[in-house]
Amino acid sequence: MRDPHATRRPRQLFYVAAIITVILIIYAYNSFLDAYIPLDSPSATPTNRFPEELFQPGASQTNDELWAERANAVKEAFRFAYRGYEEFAMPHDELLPLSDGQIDNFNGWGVTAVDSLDTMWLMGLTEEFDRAMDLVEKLTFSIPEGKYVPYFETVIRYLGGLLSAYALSERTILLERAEELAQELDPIFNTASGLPFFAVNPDTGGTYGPEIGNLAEIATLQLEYTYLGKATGKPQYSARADNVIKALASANLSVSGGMLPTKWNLTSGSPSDGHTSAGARADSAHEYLLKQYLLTDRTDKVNVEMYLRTTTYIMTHLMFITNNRELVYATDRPSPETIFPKFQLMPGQPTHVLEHLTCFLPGLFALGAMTLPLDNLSLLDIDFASLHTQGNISSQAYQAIHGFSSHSLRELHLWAADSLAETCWLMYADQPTGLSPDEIVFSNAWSYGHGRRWIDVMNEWRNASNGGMMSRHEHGHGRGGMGKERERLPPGVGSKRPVVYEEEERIKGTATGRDYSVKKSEYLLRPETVESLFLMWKVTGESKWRERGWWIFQNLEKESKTNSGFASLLSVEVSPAPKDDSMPSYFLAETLKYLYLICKNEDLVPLNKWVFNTEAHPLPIFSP
Ligand code: DMJ
Repeated sequence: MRDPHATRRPRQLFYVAAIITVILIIYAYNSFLDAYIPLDSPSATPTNRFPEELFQPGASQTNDELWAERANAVKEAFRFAYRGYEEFAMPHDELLPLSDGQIDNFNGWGVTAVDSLDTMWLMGLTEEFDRAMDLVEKLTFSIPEGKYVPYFETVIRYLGGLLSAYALSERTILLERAEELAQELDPIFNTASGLPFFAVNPDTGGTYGPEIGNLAEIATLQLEYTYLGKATGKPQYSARADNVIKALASANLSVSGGMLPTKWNLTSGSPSDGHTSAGARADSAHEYLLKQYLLTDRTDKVNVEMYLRTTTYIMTHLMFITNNRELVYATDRPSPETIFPKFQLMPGQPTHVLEHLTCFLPGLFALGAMTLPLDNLSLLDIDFASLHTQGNISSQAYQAIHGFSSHSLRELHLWAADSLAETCWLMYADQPTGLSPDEIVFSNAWSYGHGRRWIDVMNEWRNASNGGMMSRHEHGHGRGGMGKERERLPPGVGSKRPVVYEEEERIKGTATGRDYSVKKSEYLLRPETVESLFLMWKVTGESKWRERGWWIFQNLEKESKTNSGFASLLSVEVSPAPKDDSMPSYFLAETLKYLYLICKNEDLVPLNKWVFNTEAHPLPIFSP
């Protein structure tokens, strides 16, 4: 007899298989939705720790009273860390915040006290300031035989710290000490080129260091020496700074497209290769090009021309944008002659590494856009085209910029600032700790041809929008979630949502969507991003930059605080973060100062009156 169920069975099996397939599809779709994090969507945030104020550029919802409380909280954090230094480390250089010990890593002269003087003055911490002045009075600038003083660090932390505290407090002992220090350091210039050596022994006058010097270490002296010359009325100090920049600016820069390269021969005074970078070993030398021009009441044309060449090179050769999140970043580029077989890098190809150190750059772009007549350079007697023909800017770079310069060079600089600052902030917001890794590398960076040049993407956008470019300041909000208008903003500009990986996925290596991986996961209490947040807030007036500063401060309190101070972190990828026994003096001099100025309602250091040195020490702009 025929089984009556025989024909139904395959059909039942079919239905069962179909139902299972549908369930699997729904499950897979849900998993896909979980894993896929659409841009500009609040669901990109797996936790609810990102208040909307972080993304809104408009007027702050936070009232002045609350900001005053926040400023006070930053001041208390400073007071707490400095008390730890006084109790366990003074008069040594730095506090070891885990072991309650001390270290002499910058000459043993008490670098934390000297570096902190002006922050204490600005915060009104007069008792702490006076106690630090006792240390200043006893300074002899002597070091043990056989030891050397690192020139760059001594200039930015000690000389800059003394001069800034003098400018604010007008206590003459500070200027006297600053001049003594400059005299002790002076043998550093005993090179054939006049470019400074790496280190000097102030007691013997002996110098130390390789024949090849780094740009940052040989050219970060202009602000300090020029102000010292002005304050003492002795032009020999300003001449030290002038000689260095003139030597650098008159060198043949054709290999590096008109930008100052990273390595210099101290005998010949010429570049020793064409490696270019906005980060380590170069950063503050570029920063001082604009700031020296501002400090000297806009009289130093050599510097401002070099600043325009440098920013043009950075925008055309060192800035890239990712496809997915439109993250804009600035990287470095090895010399055209150098090959790194280990990393399979082609000569001259960018590394696609973004350093935390480079996060000063958005702030610098913003400051330049605020202070320079970028759309009317003839006011400075500068012809942009002649910078190209006479200044080694490559034709490729000039052509790429030219389209924009005819529209608005200032707008281009502001967009560079905005999109770079966004990436630097996301380096914090993407981590479970809310603090940034020291270096990230953009996906597949080691393979040639990965990145898209930012300027190419910008030019495509400009052509596609048919000249209908719109200033973000005309409509007053960013790219994120703004319907039609967002399409008119350039790629990379405007608020983006953080992408925080789940711990399990991160460990398995299955997490995706950020466009980069972490290269160095430590956070060294560095200031560069909060410095840029401060400048972005001051220049654009957009409250999100200010809110982001406060958000970062809260994460510092949560992750870095110890019994005696604040500690660097060994990794920002796990919370609570493992700590390192280190509290660099720049944390007090810069990181907490910029956070305080971000929160403070009063404009304590107006940017039309003061210029910050690279260690955040404000120096007064010369009056005409
Ligand atoms: C600081 O000492 C200065 O900002 C310097 O210019 C770069 N490095 C540190 C902080 O990261």
